[in-house]
Amino acid sequence: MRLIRRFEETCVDLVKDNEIAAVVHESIGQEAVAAGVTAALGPQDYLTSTHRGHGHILGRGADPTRVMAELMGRTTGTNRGRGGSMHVGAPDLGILGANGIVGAGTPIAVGATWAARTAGGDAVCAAFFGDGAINQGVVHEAMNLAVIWEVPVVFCCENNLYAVTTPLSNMTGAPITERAGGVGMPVCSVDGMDPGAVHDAMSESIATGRRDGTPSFVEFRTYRYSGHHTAEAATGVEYRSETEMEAWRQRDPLVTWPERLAAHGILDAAGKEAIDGEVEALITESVTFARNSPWPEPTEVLDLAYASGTGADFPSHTWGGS
Ligand SMILES: Cc1ncc(C[n+]2csc(CCOP(=O)(O)OP(=O)(O)O)c2C)c(N)n1
Repeated sequence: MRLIRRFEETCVDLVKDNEIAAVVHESIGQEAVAAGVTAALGPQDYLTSTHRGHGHILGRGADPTRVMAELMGRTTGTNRGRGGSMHVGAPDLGILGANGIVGAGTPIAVGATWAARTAGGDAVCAAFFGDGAINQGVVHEAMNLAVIWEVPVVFCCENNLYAVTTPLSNMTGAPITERAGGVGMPVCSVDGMDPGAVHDAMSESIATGRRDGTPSFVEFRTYRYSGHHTAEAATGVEYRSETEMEAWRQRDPLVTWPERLAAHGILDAAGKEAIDGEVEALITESVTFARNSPWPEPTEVLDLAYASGTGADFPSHTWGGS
């Protein structure tokens, strides 16, 4: 959680200084979901992410130096600087891509997990999306197919109460879990500010999915302290009250979780300081690595845009006759 928080705070500074040449969608406040979910996944499992995905990707174990280089557009980035903040992918880690299209990770999750299971594996996939995405048809199609094809995707809905500036209550008539339950899968709703609760719910969903092929839906009740993205303040739009924001800040997992660990004798002040120090060093290393990495050459702009079809493991195109 500490790494995700500091990574994103650093991104915000880099956007201000124009070293990241785009807006980024921070997940500051939502770290407990990313940490709890990804800690429950096994090495064989997959993950699909969203436009607010740095936490998911870092939690899954992507190298922060390479993710930072990606956000800064360098060739050493996870996607050689072509993807940026919203399109980080790392198939070797089971990360099937962050995605700028709301809800679009869910059919990818179903297809990839179906393929892996058909090939005899026992992979499960965590498919992240926000509360706004529950109104995307493709999410419901993906959930329905997962049920009837017995594909164990855990549909991970990060309910942070807003889609850009629209409150959930203005766009969704029934509780999110009821809508998901309508397709016939187990649903639950957990406190997304509590990494322990997130991890427990996720572990149970994963275990059931791995064993029985059952998909499930978990709503994580959470909050973003930041705006929708780094340019929100410039719009001057206000849609959340100070009282509401302050109430959620009081539940900051970066404060409450270390306190809880301390109360249980698991983490003392020195231990916390050591973790914070390690994170700071890693962040500094990441920014230095990215700054010192080369930019892609303009002549390479179309490289990687199309599959060549010449790889030994690439099936030949026999359909269509040529
Ligand atoms: C298909 C599609 N429609 C609209 C958008 C524009 N858009 C980007 S983020 C967003 C809100 C998403 O809200 P939610 O799913 O709750 O995720 P959150 O931003 O809260 O994490 C919208 C409407 C988009 N990227 N893709």
